[in-house]
Amino acid sequence: MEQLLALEMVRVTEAAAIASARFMGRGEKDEADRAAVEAMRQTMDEIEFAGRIVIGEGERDEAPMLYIGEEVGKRENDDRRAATRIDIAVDPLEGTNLVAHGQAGAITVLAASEDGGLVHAPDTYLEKLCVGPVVAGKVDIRESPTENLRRIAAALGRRIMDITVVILERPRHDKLIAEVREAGARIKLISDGDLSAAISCAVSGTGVHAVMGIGGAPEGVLTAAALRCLGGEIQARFRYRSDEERARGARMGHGDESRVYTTEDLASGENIVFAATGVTAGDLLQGVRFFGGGARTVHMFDRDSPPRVRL
Ligand code: VTB
Repeated sequence: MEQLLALEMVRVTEAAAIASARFMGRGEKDEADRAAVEAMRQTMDEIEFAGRIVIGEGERDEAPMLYIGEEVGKRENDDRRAATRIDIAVDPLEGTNLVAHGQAGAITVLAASEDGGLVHAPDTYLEKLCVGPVVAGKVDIRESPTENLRRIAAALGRRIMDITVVILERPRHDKLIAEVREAGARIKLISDGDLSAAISCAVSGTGVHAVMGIGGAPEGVLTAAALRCLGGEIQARFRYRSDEERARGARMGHGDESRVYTTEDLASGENIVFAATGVTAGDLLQGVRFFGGGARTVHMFDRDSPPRVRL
C-alpha cells in the first residue's frame, strides 16, 4: 500500500468530519453518525481500491452501510490496486454524544491493512492499558494499576503525581479510579472517546500519558492500528458482558479471557495505514472550523514503518 492511499484515506475521514460537524450541539447523535457514515462510504467509493470492512457499524442486518463484510472502493479498472484486497476498520464518528452536545474530542477514524492484518473483534468490551512510545514495552496489564503507574512514571522520569491517566467515567471503573487516586496520579475522566485518548498518549504535548479501563473492543483494534503507526502500545483482554457475547467471542477465536492481546496481536498487518480528522476540538486534534464558503480541518495520518506523525 502506497503513501498515496494514506493520503486518500485522509479524504475519507475528512469528509466524515465535515459532514458530522454540521450536527455539533444539535442533540442528534444518530443523525451526526449517519452523516459521517454516508460521507465515508461515498468518499471511499470514489477511490480506486478493493476494500472490505472488517470493523464498522455492525453486522449486515443491523447496519445499512459500512457493515462488517461490506465491499467498498471503486473497482472499475482492473489494475494492481483493484487486485489487492485491503481490510478497512472504521469508526466513522468516535464520540457521537460529544458532537451532539458540542463537547471536545470527537474524531473520525479509519485504519487499513492488507487482507487479515486487523483482528475482527466482536462487538464487546476490552480491558485496555494504552501508553506512548517512551513507555511502550514497560507496562503489564496483569499487574495492578499502581504498579503500572510506577512503571510509567519511571519510564517518563517523573513522579506518579506528574502523570495524567484518562479513564472513562463509568460505574465499572469506580475501583480503578479509587486506586489511581490513591496512587497519586492525575485523572482525566471522560464521558466518551477512549480511542482518541489512547492516540493522545502517543503524541507528545497532549498531556495524556496513559489510558486505563474497559471500553469498546472494535475501537481497541483501531487504537492498536494507530499505536502501531505511532510507536505506542496497547495491551488488552476481552471482557464480555454476557454469556451470549462470550460464546460469540469464543467462536471467533477469542474465548480465552485471560489472554493478553498486544498491539501486534490486534493489528498484525505488515502495512498499516491510519487516518483521523478532528470533528470537535480536543487534546489531539482541532475540530472542523467553518467559514464563508469552506471549512478548515486538521488531520493526522500515517503508515507503519517508520513511525511518523503529521499533525
Ligand atoms: C464508550 C465510548 C468509547 O466504548 O466507552 C464505549 O465512549 C463503551 O462503553 O469511546 P459504554 O458501553 O459504557 O458506553 C467506546 O466506544 C470505545 O472504546
